[in-house]
Amino acid sequence: MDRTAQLTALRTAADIAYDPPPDADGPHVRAARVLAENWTGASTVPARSLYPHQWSWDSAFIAIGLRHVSPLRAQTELETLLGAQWGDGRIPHIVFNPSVPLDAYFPSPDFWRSSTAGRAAGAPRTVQTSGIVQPPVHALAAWLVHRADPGLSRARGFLTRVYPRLAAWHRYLLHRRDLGGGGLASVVHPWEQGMDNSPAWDAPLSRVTPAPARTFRRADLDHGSPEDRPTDLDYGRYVRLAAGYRDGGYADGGGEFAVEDPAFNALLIASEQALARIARELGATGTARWARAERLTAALIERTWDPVRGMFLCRDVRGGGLIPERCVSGLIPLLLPTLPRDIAARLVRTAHGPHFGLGTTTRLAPSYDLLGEAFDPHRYWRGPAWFNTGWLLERGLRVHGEHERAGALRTALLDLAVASDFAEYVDPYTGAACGATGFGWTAALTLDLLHDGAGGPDAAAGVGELEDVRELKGVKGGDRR
Ligand code: 9WN
Repeated sequence: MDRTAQLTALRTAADIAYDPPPDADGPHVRAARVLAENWTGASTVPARSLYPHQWSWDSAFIAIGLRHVSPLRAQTELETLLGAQWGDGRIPHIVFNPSVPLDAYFPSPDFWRSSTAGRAAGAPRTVQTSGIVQPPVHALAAWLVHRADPGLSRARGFLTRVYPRLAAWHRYLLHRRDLGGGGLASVVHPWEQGMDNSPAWDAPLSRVTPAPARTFRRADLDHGSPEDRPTDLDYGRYVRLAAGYRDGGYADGGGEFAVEDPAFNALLIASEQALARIARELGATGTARWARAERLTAALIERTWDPVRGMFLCRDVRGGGLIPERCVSGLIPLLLPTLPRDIAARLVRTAHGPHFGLGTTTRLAPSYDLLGEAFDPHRYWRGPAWFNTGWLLERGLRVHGEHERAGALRTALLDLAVASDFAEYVDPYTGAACGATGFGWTAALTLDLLHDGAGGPDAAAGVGELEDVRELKGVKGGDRR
């Protein structure tokens, strides 16, 4: 048996030993059990009934938690997703499981028709995928997964194999998706940003003629309560936009909807910083990537920072201008350790102020402004609190030295994740579970927080570490802004 096979065998054995006993009831074991139940053999579904395929940013968050249970499974999760990458570099938002019936999820592979409609864009022939993307959390996840077990990662050549794919992914976003011409990536569908029915999309979506309801059948309502899900009108518009993109061969640049979102771009920056670290691990300097991340950060501030509201906003590239809605995506850039101090301090104040109520009226930040007209505590991304955004904010507070606030948020995330049976999202006031339970990223990020202990000095390692920044900047006396 060669070295790789030995290591792999070893890890497989460790996985089995790690499998939670059926009667164990601690949060760690319960979270690991959710990930075991959602594991399909090569990847993890977000939720067995509502989302029975592999989703892009879910897999990245899931890998971040899974690395504590099984670094091998975490690597495999990302490798499976990257195996469905298109020739133009895009990572599809869904990789379909061919053994799941077509009517289990809408839109299904026969809607997207990736291998035919996406041929010119280099869609894979053997695996069916959607044709849109999701936030680029992947390089960050790959770096964190590597750090969980560098020996296994090196033995399997994990970073060597994923690096070119991640680089192509970022190239796609930076070159094909700079639709506003200001250096940031645009999303061309609300599903791409991942916060599907956020009130930020109401204005740009109002220009889209909805597809008639009789032309499609929503499978989500077989499993989820209609009050917790997007409306039929939203779906009509989602379908129209996706069908138009597909019918244009998934070529970029011509669509009706194009928005620069602060969370999507902040995650791209964090992932570009992770790619710099990966490049350095592989023997390069990483300085060009670090410099690109700095340019992106400057563009993010220039194009989406609103000093009056004290947070980042979405920019409507087709309608021209900032969208005046306070959404949690506008707080996510706090994740960046390189954010100027005054902006980070404002974001912390905004998160803890009346619009998000963190630590006062809410324990987890709502997805949308508590005082906004469109606020609804149960409807998906129009108010409920989600665990991935909570995790990103917790990291952000920690990297900016707000340890007490980060600690309170960490405790709230853990309490509510466990009490809600790892819900997809919760009412931000009551913590009542909404959507699916046994949700993949809720369980995975719970594991990640549990593994940080009480948030010691290494708690945000890999996300916010600054010790190597001077080298990555390629300067001798580099300093933090
Ligand atoms: C559409 C899988 C995904 C998440 C998204 C979330 C939801 C899908 C849906 O579920 O979107 O992609 O059917 O509503 O909004 O963030 O990735 O968990």
